Amino acid sequence: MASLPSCIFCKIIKGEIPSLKLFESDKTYAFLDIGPLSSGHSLIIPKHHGAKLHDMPADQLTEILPVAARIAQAVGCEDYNILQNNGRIAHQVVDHVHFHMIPKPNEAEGLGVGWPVR
Ligand code: IU
Repeated sequence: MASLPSCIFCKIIKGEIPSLKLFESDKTYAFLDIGPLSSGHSLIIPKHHGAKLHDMPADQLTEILPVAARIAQAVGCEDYNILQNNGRIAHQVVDHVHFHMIPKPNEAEGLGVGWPVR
């Protein structure tokens, strides 16, 4: 499993930096985003280090969407966005492939978050 010692998400995976873990398997890790855009905003990441989606071996990505869907279901979220940014112009800040699961709360509850994000 490729890991980059200087990568903050690799450090989170190894437990060197704490995170609010939601799921872990041999190739996938999921945790709550430290700067949530809505309640339950989660990040689902491959353990294999790759900066961008095209750097990733396909077999390291197979669990990502099923895990995102399971997390959404677990937090009772019916409406959500899956977002994955590549490159600075596309708003990628952390250079370790990650998928956002961003719940879209009912606007009537006063918790709505606009689109696009950032
Ligand atoms: P982006 O797609 O690279 O723009 O998203 C990076 C996300 O990683 C962003 O939502 C941050 O709040 C989040 N994050 C985090 O959860 N924990 C961290 O230690 C760091 C960033 I650095």
